[in-house]
Amino acid sequence: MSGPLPPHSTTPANNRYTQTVRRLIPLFLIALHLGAAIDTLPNPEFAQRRDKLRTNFSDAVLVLHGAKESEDLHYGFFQDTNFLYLTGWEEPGAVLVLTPNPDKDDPAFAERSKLPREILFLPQRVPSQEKWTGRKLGPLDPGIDARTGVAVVLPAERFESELRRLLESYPNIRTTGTESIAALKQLAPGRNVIDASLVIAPLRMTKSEAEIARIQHATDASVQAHLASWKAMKPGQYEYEISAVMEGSYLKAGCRRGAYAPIVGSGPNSTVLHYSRNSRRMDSGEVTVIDVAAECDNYASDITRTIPVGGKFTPRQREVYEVVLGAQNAAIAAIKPGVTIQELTKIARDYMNAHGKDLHGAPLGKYFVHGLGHHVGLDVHDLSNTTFPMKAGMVITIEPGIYIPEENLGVRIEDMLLVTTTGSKLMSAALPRDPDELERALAQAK
Ligand SMILES: [Mn+2]
Repeated sequence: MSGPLPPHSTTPANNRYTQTVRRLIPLFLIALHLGAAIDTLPNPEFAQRRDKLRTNFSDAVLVLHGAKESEDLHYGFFQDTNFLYLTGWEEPGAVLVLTPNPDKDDPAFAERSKLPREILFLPQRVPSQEKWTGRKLGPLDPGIDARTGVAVVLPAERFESELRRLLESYPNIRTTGTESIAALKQLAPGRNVIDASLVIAPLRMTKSEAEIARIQHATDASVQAHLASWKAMKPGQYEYEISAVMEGSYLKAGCRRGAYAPIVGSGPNSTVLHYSRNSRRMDSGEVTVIDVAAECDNYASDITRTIPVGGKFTPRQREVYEVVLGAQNAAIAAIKPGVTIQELTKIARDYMNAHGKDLHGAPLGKYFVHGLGHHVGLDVHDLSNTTFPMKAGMVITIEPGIYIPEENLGVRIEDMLLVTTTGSKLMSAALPRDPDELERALAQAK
């Protein structure tokens, strides 16, 4: 939560009492919202992101629609992650408009430099609706500029007229999402509507210190959840019991939700990549793939372990496990600035092809049927351009897997890696990967 900025108001009111009350209003608004257990970043970090983004495009007005509040009860409200990245704003129905920093050599400089660089449009409050979904912040609430940290805050109904005014000075529109693209094409026929994620992705891929701390927190909570599941794991249990223990663990730790639907797949289900029914009874002699992680303070983690239900791997399970672990270690050792995920994938697959065989004597690389890793941040599969080479501050997973349906045997090991200037840091190091260590930890957990 950010500290209050001085109110923008300049109306003459020189008595001390009025000034004090004015200063306290933003504090009061903040207090109203402290009920949420989310640790948000300070407003200046969002302002810096918008500043950086403004240097990534020149001839367009950028429009981002925040998520709307849904009528159904299946999900809570979750902000669109590009919107969250650029504003930190967690209320429904908002629209953000950015214009590029005017260039002095631009013939339209004089005209463009007079326009606002950023506007946040907020829906007016609807008291009858607030009875159902709670108090909102409206565009006319006192202290709203300081609360949002955006230079200009206007009521949502002014969006169309303001956009028309800005489009007199810029030819194109940038936005994200098929719905927004369609709506803006209708609103501004004849204008080019360009995908804004191309200019947002390069920003989101490199994490700030504050973001790395939040991803580490989500990772720590997820490691604790995995350790809790090891304690609960025993033959005869159902997959959903393991998933329940893990969800309970990270929710109790203050995390708001899972970063994705929990995957607990035993026996034949261990070979199903995104298995999420979690309804099977687990037996001794099988392995279970546990791909579960938390989202805490809006940031995700992503961790997978494959463990023997009865506490000990069979020789064949261990053989395949060691090939996957070797492939993971080879890829991790190769992480450094400049390398691409494609190059790391080849290293992992080459390792699999050089170690171990299937029941017919064929190499194992063909059983690795998904990508080796992805960026993680506000989303578990974070917005990225995967052809970009690694840079210090990026956070990725390395998750090789071998899935052999014929043997009812799937093994995936997935860890969180922070790219550093010299290599990488294993953010999920606290959760054992080595098969001996893992069996020991399982035995101790009982
Ligand atoms: Mn993953």
